[in-house]
Amino acid sequence: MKLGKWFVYIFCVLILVPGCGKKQEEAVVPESASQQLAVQTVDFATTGSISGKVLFEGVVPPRKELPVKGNPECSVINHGQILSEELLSKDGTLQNVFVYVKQGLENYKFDPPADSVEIDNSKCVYVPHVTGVQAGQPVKFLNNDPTLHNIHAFAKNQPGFNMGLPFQGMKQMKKFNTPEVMVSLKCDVHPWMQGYIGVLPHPYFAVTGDDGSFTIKNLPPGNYVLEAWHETLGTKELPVTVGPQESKEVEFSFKSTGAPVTGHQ
Ligand SMILES: [Cu+2]
Repeated sequence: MKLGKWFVYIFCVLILVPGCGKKQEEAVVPESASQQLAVQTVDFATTGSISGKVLFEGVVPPRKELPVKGNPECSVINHGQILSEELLSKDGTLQNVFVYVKQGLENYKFDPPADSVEIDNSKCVYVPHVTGVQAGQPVKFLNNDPTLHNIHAFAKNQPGFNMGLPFQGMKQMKKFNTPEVMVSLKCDVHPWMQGYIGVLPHPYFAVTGDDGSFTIKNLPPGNYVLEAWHETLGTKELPVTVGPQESKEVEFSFKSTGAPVTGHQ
C-alpha cells in the first residue's frame, strides 16, 4: 500500500469521520410538506357520473309479517301489519342497496355537510331503512310515533351508542366520525326494527330506489371501485373508469342465495 492510502486510512480511523473513504451517497431531498399532503380538489367542470340499476335474479320471497304482537302501539299504528324490508324486489330489480365508491378517492378530502341526514322512527320501522352519511355529518333521529323508541347503534370502527326517544316528536342529533359500511341501528323495545347507515369520507354514495336505480353525481374523472351492499345478499364490487364529463352506466346483479330470508341478527 502506498503511503498516501495509509495516510487516508489512518486519518479516517483517528478522527472517525462518518462516510470517510466511501463513495458519497446521493443527497436525499425530502418531499415538501405540500407534496406529502397532496390533496386533490374536485374540478366541477370535468366531473362525471355513475348511474345504473341493481338487479335481482331469482324467486322473490314474500315479505314476512313482522312479529309485532305484544306491542299494540305498533300494530294499532300500522293497522296490525308491518312487513319485513329485508329483500324488496320489483320487476327484477333490488331496492335498498347501498352503492358507493369504495376505492379511488383516497387523494381527496371532503368536508362534511352541515345539513343533517334524517332517520325517522315511523310506524315502528326506520325511515329510510338504508341511508348514507358523510363522516362528521349530523344525523337527526326523530320519533314520529306515540310510543317509546330507542336508537341502539352497533358500530365497529367507532363507539356505538344507545339513546332513548321516549316521546312523539322528540329529536336527537348524533355524528359518526369514522367511515364504516355499515353501522347497524336497532331498537331494543321493538326487536324487529332494523336500519342501516353507511358512513363515508366522501359524498359519492346512493341507495337504490324501488326501481333498483341509483345515481352518483359530480364524480371527478378517475378509476374507481364501486361496491354495492345489500343487507341479506352481501356485497359486489365493480371497477369503473369515469372520464371527464362522462355519464357512465353500470349494472349490478344479485342472485337469490336460496336461503330463506329470516329474522334480523
Ligand atoms: Cu322502537
